[in-house]
Amino acid sequence: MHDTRKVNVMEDIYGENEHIAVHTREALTERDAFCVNVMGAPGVGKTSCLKALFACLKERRPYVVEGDIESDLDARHLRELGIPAIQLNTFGACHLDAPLVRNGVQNIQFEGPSMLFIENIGNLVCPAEFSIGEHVKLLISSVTEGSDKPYKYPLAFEKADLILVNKVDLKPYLDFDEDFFMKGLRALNPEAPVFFVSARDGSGFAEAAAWLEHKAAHMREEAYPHHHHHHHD
Ligand SMILES: Nc1nc2c(ncn2[C@@H]2O[C@H](COP(=O)(O)OP(=O)(O)O)[C@@H](O)[C@H]2O)c(=O)[nH]1
Ligand SMILES: [Mg+2]
Repeated sequence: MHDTRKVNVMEDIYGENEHIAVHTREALTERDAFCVNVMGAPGVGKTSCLKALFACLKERRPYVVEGDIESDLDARHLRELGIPAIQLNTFGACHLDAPLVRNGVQNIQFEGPSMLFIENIGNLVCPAEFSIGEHVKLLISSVTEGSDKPYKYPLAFEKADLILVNKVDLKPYLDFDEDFFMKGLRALNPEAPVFFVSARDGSGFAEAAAWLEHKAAHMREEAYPHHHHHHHD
C-alpha cells in the first residue's frame, strides 16, 4: 500500500517536470535558441569548458544559465567576460528542475541564432534524472575523476548526447585507463560522440562546437519530425 502510493507520487513529480520541460524546449526552439544541459561533477571543468566552447562557436551567440546551490560566482565571472549569464540558485537541491529553469529562461533576450548553455548543479547523479527543457545533454567527465566513472554513475553516461573528457593536459600525471573508460561508456551509450579536451589549452573544442552547431541547425526537424521540410535553393 505505502509503496504503491510512493511510486505514484514520484511518477506525478517526474510527469509534471517532463511536461514543463517539453514546453520550455518548444518555446526555445521557436526563439531559435538551442539549449544544452551541461552536467558533471563539481570541479570537472564545466564553466571552463563552456568558455572554451564559446570561442569556437561560429553560427550562434552563447547565453548561459548558471545553476548553483548557492552563490553567483560563475555567472558574475561570465558577465565580466561579456557573456550574458543569469544565475539560478536551488538553495539545497542537488539538481535544476524544469519549473525553475522555465522561470529563469523566460526573461532572456536572445538576439539572433543562439545557444543557451545551462550549467547544472555539480553532481553526477541527480541532474541526469530531470529534463529541464534542453535539446541535448552534454556530460563533462575528466581524466582526473578516474576511468571507472561510467561503471559507478551509469545514468549520467547513458543519458548523455555528447560527452567531453576534460583535463587531458594532466593525463601524463595520472593513471587514466582510456580503454576501460570507453568500454564502460560504450556498454551504456553506443552512439554519443566523445571528445577528449583540455579547457586549459583549448584543444578538442572546435570539433565539439561544430557537432553542437550541426545539431542546432536541425533542431526544428527534430522538434517536428512529422513535418516535411522542402529545401529550395
Ligand atoms: N589542468 C587543467 N585544469 C582545468 C581544466 N579545466 C578546468 N580546470 C581547472 O579545474 C578547476 C575547476 O574548474 P571549473 O570550470 O570551475 O569547474 P566546474 O566546477 O565544473 O564548473 C579550476 O581550477 C580550473 O582552472 C583543464 O582542462 N586542465
Ligand atoms: Mg562551474
